[in-house]
Amino acid sequence: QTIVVATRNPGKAKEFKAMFAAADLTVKTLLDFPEIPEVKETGKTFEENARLKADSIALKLNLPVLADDSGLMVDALHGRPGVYSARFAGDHNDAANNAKLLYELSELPKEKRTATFHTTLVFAKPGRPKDDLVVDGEVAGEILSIPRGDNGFGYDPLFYVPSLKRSMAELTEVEKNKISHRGNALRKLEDQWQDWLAK
Ligand code: ITT
Repeated sequence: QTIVVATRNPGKAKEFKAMFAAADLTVKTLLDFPEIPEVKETGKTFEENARLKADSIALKLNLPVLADDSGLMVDALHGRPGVYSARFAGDHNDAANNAKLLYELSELPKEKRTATFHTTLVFAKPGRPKDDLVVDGEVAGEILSIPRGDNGFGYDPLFYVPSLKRSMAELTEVEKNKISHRGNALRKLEDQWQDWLAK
């Protein structure tokens, strides 16, 4: 059985492949289907955007598709950048996004730098949007003033995990998956997706 993870983000693609490694599945991503055009993320919520990606690409590829819409919600910024996390500084550019985040939080003391990573996952079958499986996951942390670590992707070097006393980018992939928003969401799918796929 083949499933497609509807992402072109290499960081996400790597994490999903690792998380499904034990399953008897072929896991492809949109990096394997360069002909599929970018889906415009016009939704106002993570769920709307994840549904847009999953439903439309499942129909195009005629395969089950898992989409992830995720982002960073910073309390001092009233939840921004949120669903706009990828385009916070304009075009999707992690370095520019991180620079903008540091700039917007400059001078803000540590205790006011709390933030949450969120992901919504939607698993869709071709032409059956009413059967979509939807789960979400979060992890709480603090935005650092200086980036730390080289692992992960996106905002990971600025996201400090107090319980582990390290930034997300200082965790190994296995350590990150154990506590991350994406790992937490996928664990909610764990005992459902096989029955759902077979139906
Ligand atoms: P796809 O739509 O192709 O999946 P994308 O990167 O555009 O890729 P999103 O629209 O969901 O995905 O945007 C997510 C944003 O949040 C993007 O800027 C990511 O870098 C960031 N992000 C999501 N998960 C993250 C994680 O685990 N660690 C660090 N940053 C993350």
